Amino acid sequence: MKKISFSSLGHFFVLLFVFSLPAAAGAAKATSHPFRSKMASDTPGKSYPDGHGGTVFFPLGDLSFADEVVDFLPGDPPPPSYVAAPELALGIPDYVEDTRYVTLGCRGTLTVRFTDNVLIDVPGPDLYVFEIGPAVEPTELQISPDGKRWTKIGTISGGRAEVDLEGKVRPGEVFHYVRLTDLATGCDGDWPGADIDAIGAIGSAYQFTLSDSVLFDFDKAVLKPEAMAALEKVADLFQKVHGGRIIVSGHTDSVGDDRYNWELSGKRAKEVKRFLKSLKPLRGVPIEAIGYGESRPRASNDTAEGRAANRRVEIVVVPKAQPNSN
Ligand SMILES: [Ca+2]
Ligand SMILES: [Ca+2]
Ligand SMILES: [Ca+2]
Repeated sequence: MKKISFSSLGHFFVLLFVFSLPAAAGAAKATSHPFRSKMASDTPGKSYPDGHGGTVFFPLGDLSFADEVVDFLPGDPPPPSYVAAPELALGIPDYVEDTRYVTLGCRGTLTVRFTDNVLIDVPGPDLYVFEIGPAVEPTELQISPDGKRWTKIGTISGGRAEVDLEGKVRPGEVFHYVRLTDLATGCDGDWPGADIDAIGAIGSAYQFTLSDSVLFDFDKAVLKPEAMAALEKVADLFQKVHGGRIIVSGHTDSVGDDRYNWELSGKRAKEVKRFLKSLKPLRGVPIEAIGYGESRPRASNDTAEGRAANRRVEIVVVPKAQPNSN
């Protein structure tokens, strides 16, 4: 499963949202989330078997998991061919009898991207890696907002497959990429390196991606009528999921001048923000608008299709801090 789209919202965009976990001292265990029963009725939150006899709860359910492979550098010795496809680490955990996972190989590196959700810091653990085998093989985790600047957030090993971003990232920061690097402690045997079934963001937000072809005319920063309809749906969803704040970012392809693209993407993000602010459900909601120009491509700029995918506005809904109901 590479992508889950909200059919009611149209095929060209995907929505992203976050539920915050409560800031209770006892909230460090994702498996005993105090909001779990409350949220289960009106959110997609689900528990998944962790492969070691327990379960892990993801407030966003199936959307929480990594969506695309960016890069895979198998280690040496390499993985056996039947578990060498990095796509086996995407989507929900689906390990069955020696299939549906990727073995990294000794010192292998796998980089994945989230497209319908993003990774954020919530109280307690934020990222969980589903590893096959009796023990978690030592694996270094890094995250990145843009696929360029990487932050090491820790190592999973032994019985611990989760990482907390707290103290390692700026408050409110949003991450799209995760990189796993095998630390070469299990290089012998049939499956050298870590064996990864799935990578999930417990701290997760829905991401809405709107194509520029829907929003704007060429080179313009004035919203088209169909754009307004799409943005009204964002506002409805924001309300439904009890959002707290919104981040709007504008992106272009690499055609044309860097600076010009930067400015155009900024103007477009601001225009989306202006319209969102005018909507009743979003009155008083903090909305941030950022232009990234061509600096954060989603696809290759070498093809027309890739350039079209890069011309977009992304909308992230950050959760309202939930009161501790305990
Ligand atoms: Ca996802
Ligand atoms: Ca956290
Ligand atoms: Ca899998």
